[in-house]
Amino acid sequence: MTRRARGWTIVSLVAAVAVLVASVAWAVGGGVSGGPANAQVGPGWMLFGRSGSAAGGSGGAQTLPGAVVDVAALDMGAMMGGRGMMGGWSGSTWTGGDMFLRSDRTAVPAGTVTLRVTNDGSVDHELVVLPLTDGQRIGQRAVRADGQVDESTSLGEASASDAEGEGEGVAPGAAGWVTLDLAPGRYELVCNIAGHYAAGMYTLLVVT
Ligand SMILES: [Cu+2]
Repeated sequence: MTRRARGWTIVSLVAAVAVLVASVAWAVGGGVSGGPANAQVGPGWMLFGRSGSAAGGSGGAQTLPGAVVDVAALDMGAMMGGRGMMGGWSGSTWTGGDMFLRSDRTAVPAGTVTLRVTNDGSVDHELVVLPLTDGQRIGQRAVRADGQVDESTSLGEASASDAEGEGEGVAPGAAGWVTLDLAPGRYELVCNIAGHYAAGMYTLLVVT
C-alpha cells in the first residue's frame, strides 16, 4: 500500500508540475482567450491533495447506527510524508516511530455504539474493543513474543477496508467500522497488528 501511495504522490507531483509549467507558459505567452491562468492550476492541486482526502473514504458518507466514535489511526510514516525517517520494519515488527489511535470522543452513552477507524497512516491498522478490568489502565497489557496482546476478551473489531467488521486489516486511506451494544464500563480500543500496541496504538473509551 505504501508503494502505491508513493506512486500516487509521484504521479500527482508530476501532474501538478506539468500543469504549473503549462499555465506559466500560457501566461508568458500572453494568454489567448482572456481566461484566468490560475484556473488551470486548480485540478493539479486537487489531484496533489488526493492522498490527504482519501481518509474520508466510503466510511465517511454513510449513516452508521448508534453513537459514532471516530478513531483515526496514525503512524509516523504518514506524518513524515511517506515512508518516514523515524519508522521502519524489521521482519514483521515496527521498529521505530510512534503510532496512535486518536479518538474524537472518550465517552459515549451505553447502548448501540459504532466505532469507526479511519486509517490516516501508511500501513494497515485495525481497531479491537477490549474491556478494561477494575483499576486496569490503557497501555498496560502484556505484549507477547508475537508482538500482539491477548484479545480473547474482544467484543468486536473493525479490521476490514471500507467495510464492517473483521477483515485483513484497514488499508491506508480506508475506513472500517463495527457496531456493538456496549454496557457501561471502561474499554480500551487497540490496534493489535504485531508491534502496534507496543508502539502506542491504544486509547480509552468510557461507556456511561
Ligand atoms: Cu496499527
